[in-house]
Amino acid sequence: MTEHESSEKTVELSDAILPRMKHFAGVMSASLPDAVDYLLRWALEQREAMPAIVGARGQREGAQSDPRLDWWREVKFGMFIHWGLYAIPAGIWDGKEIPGIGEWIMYRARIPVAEYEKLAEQFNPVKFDAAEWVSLAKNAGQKYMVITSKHHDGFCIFDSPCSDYDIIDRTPFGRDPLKELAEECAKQGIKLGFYYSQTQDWHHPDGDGNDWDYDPAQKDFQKYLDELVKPQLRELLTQYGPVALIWFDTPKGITKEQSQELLEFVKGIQPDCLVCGRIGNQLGDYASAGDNRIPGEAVAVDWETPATINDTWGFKVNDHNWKSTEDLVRKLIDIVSKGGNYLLNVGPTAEGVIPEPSVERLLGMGEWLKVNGEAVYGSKPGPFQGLGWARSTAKPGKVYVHVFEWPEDGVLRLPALSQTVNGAVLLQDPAVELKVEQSDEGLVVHGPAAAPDAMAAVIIISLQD
Ligand code: FHN
Repeated sequence: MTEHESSEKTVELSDAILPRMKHFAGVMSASLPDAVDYLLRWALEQREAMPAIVGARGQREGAQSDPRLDWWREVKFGMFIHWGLYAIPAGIWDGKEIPGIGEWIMYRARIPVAEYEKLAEQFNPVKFDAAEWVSLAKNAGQKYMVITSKHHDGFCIFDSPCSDYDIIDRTPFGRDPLKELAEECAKQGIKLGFYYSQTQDWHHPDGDGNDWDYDPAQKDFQKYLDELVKPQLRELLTQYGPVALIWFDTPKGITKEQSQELLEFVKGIQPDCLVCGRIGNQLGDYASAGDNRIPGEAVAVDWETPATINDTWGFKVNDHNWKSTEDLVRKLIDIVSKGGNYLLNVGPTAEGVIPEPSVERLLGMGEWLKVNGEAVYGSKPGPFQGLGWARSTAKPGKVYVHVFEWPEDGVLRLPALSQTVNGAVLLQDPAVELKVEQSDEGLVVHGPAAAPDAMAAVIIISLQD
């Protein structure tokens, strides 16, 4: 590894990339740091220029009117959990910090299967407590939970009879966390879904991605689908009661026929189980936005943004780049105001503990939702779109204005509404009527001079039938 200072951050170049970067810098007649800087900026621009929801991860035709999604349309906010062997190295391999997201350590450090597998012998999350995790989701106001049953590293944190690369056969822990979570979710009224990496599997000789142990030219992807993916999906869909959804990921080169096969396979076992847009080939029950991506405007399909609280998904001991609670609350509102769901991730440690900064922020969000949840759950995008200082959601007869920047005079100047307004109140203090002036020019609501909630104060505008 070699380190190069780009103008904003230190970038580590792996031995595999360094010669290519040097060549690129030569072609550009630039210094190596300048070339790295240029490429980083270019990559960021490309990402921003890409739509937040790409077609292949979009919603299947007909799913928009499917009542099986009704619960999902109501819930708005879920907990994502990335948990696996990668929590043990937690971003560090052979004493070196491995750049990138924690669950990719096997790939980024090109760790041979034989070596990575040994981590299982150390996986003993004695502090794992399903009741605690589910209660945290509940107190955060999250209504569904999605946990990695098998991530790209191929290791299953559930009892998989068709493979011995799982938590029961390989670890001293010997318990099935998915079983415990399924029981606890049923008890506490949280929907449970399973993440399953259907394309990438760096452990299986025929799975996608591992070109350091296996020759890509020799791989038989269909064999991997038939001999591992489908049997494991059957296990997930028969061992844990009703499964709310299967969260497929990184479809990459999966063909339309193969995505369709997986879709039918899932529905054939549990017809009500949803599949996310990352099944690929626009076959999802709902669309999946890019990681941490929020569309610029309301989107007229069912969609979800998966997102991190810091930068990594799987636990990384040195990732301290935590978003603030205010930022997270506003992201939730922004997403809901555009018709989406927010699936917010936690990466528990190898001991089974959800990092404290995540807990704090989730509980903070829960506090906000306890007061303002009415404006979020079951709502639709509101009529005021594109305002920088506020967002809006709506329910029959009501518009909710979520104010991010409270005006200094406490007077909220909104665009005109076509329906007659009956009145306005603050959601946190509904007994106090606010003065409203409605005209063709706009709607003016006189609120208190000071922001009632610095994160987001919600005004309810009641409309005449
Ligand atoms: O490669 C994965 C990544 O590890 C993580 O699971 C995220 C979550 O949305 N999905 C993929 C990248 O988009």
